[in-house]
Amino acid sequence: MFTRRDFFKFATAGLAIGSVSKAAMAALPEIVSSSSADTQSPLHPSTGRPYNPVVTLNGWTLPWRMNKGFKEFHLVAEPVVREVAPGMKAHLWGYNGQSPGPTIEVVEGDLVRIYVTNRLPEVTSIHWHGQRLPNGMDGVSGLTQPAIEPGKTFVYEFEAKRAGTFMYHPHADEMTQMAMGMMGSWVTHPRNPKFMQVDRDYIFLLNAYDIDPGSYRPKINTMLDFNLWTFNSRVFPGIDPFVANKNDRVRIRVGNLTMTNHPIHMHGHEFTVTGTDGGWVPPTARWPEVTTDIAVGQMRSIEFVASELGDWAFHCHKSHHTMNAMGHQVPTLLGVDQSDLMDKIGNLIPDYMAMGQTGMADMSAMARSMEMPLPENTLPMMTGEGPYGAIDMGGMFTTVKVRNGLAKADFRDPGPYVHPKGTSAYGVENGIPEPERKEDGSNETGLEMTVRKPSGNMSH
Ligand SMILES: [Cu+2]
Repeated sequence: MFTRRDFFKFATAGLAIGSVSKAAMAALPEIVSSSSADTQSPLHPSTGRPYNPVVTLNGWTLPWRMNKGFKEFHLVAEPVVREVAPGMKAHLWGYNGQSPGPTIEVVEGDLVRIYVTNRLPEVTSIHWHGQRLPNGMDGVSGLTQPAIEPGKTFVYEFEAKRAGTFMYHPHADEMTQMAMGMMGSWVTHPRNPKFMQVDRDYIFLLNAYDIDPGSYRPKINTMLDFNLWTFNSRVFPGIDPFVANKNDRVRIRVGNLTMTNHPIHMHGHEFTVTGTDGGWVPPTARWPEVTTDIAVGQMRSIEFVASELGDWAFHCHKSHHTMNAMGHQVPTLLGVDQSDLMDKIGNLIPDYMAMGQTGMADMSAMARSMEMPLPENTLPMMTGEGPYGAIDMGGMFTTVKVRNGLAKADFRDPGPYVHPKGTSAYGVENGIPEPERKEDGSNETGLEMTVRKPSGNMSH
């Protein structure tokens, strides 16, 4: 067994060694990489203490090895290609083949050793956001350690002191490296696996990119006007659903590494925030909500009982964040008759297309019918096909799918929900019963009101 003193001896040695030679690399934990943007099955612990693993949305958990009491991981900072959604690939920087990097899962009290190899063209470091650790392990280049030069490997060692939801990201040329997708999730599970146990435990990061239509690489100097608002570097319809069996207790952990806040809204259920940056929220301090705002740099865990069957929207409530590749310098053309304009501009620019006359939904229809050609590697602004037609959403949007009879380990998309007869909204046709009205047109409430006779086709 390692004593606390041994641990700090090792910690100091680790930092002193700093970089690792090629020969020493051979002794490092093998580099595990992923080329998939699919949600991977949870990684059940085969060594170390037991815990209930999380499921990373469109991501995976990094395997480890046990080495004389330390749980050892190996992260590699490197250029990656991330499929943002089918039809678009982004050239990002990430870890172990993906952006975000793999989730790291440990148990409260674990001694953790993380090797970080830099395969980027510039220096980097990793900050373990939210953790209690020795100052020299905090990963702030220049302040607590020298930056990790390209080709070098650094070692971080600390005890995972507090259970909760954390993130990791570089603290060297941060603006560039985070705009390029360098980040990952970290969960420290409670020592007692029964503590706050849930049936399904999901995790993802809020992130954002600015990738011009027709290009592959993010613009790194963008401050606010990002055009791809992502959950774990994916946009709708590329984001997998959160799947739950009816009456499962579900936890969703979210961290925000964008440059703005995101009011995350869930349909059909109330949830409570059970965890924040600093740990678990005492039960007496929780309140029910349907939207919770997640500020920049914050982590939140929400929990709910998935009691209502269906496909429930789960999204950021800033409507510009549920759009893809959106330009914001477009005038509002609602109600503007553009037919005359079309003829005039058509003489000058044959391919000109008027848009926005009745709203923006026609954009998604055009994109789907391929009437509007898109540049290569560019997603439609609003997309996604549901059982009833266009969903007109992109960006930070997915669904919570609640079903009966799902196996505990079944996280697959169960397909669209089939509404029981008589439980969905419907168009008005003939045969609507006339309401009773008095001679003067008022109803039983006695309130004065203007009564308009229905005219035209009310089902439109
Ligand atoms: Cu948002």
